[in-house]
Amino acid sequence: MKELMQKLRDASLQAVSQAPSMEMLEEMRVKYLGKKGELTAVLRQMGKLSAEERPAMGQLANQLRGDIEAAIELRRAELSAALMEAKLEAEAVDVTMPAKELRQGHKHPMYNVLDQIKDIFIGMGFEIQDGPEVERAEYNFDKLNIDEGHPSRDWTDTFYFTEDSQILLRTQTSGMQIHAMETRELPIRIVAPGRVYRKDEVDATHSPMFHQIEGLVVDKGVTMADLKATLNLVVEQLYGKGTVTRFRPHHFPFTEPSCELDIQCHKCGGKGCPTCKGQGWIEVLGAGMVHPKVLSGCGIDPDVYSGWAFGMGLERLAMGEYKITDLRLIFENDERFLQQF
Ligand code: 2NL
Repeated sequence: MKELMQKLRDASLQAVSQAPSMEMLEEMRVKYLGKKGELTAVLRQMGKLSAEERPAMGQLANQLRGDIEAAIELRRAELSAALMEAKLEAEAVDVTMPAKELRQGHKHPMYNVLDQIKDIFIGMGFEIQDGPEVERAEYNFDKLNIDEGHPSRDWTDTFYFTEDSQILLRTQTSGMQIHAMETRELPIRIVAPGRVYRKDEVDATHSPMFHQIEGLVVDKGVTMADLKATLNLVVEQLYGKGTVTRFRPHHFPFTEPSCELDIQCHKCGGKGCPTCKGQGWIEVLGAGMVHPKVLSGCGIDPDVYSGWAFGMGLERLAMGEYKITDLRLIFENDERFLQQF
């Protein structure tokens, strides 16, 4: 039995120390130390021994088990170190390889124009007003003196969420200014830019979603002279010093009196050319003195306070500035178009 144990010692320690993989090492552990393993088989034969021989044999067997276990642990450590080494080698990064190209985007051309206008107004002490794109008809129409029955309130012109025509996608940015008059302290000097929505078919000059910026001033003693002087200053900063303007009478429900501002065509100097479609003038924005009904509807006494407001479309401005001839290009976001700016 002693020889049997010696043979098992030699064979097992040799095999374990040369196990080629973790899987093989585990197989060997089962083969030598498992319930049906070779050491167990030897121990089963202890019964045949005399009572004097048994303790010594038992001690030898225990020692052998300990030695095999230690050899397995040693080999396991060696194999795992080798595995880690191989993994590190496989995943090594060659820091001398050229980097992947990083493609950096830039601001959309229309937002260049928006930021330019915002800067001009901020420079004159205006604040930026934000507000919801989903609005109540009360704020989009009623409080702007646009009564029920007005064509712009029709289901064919406005996106409504509810059958009762009370909740809608704003058709103009004016609602934000109503909120401002109801909540801000006077005097007010704000510009309110944002998306607006109308049920228009898409073509070269129409889109169901577009952008506007509106401005509002409310204070004591504000007159049409303030409107004209301020907007003339804005136009000079947008189109250059010496740009000629004209204020043409117009009608809006929310202002009285109302006007539209044209600039003399900078291309032909007013003679008429393709840029101004032969008119000599280019329409830039609409404006007017805030209607007394609109002021009082917001809790502002029109006998004490007055105000002026304007509104302009941002797409048209960007199209003029960058000589873009089709509105759809602004929204399609084709990289070949955007990369030009
Ligand atoms: C245009 C003309 C305009 C306003 C917008 C306004 C807002 C309030 C009160 C009075 Cl809360 N007016 N906004 C005034 C005149 C013209 O827009 O052609 N927009 C594209």
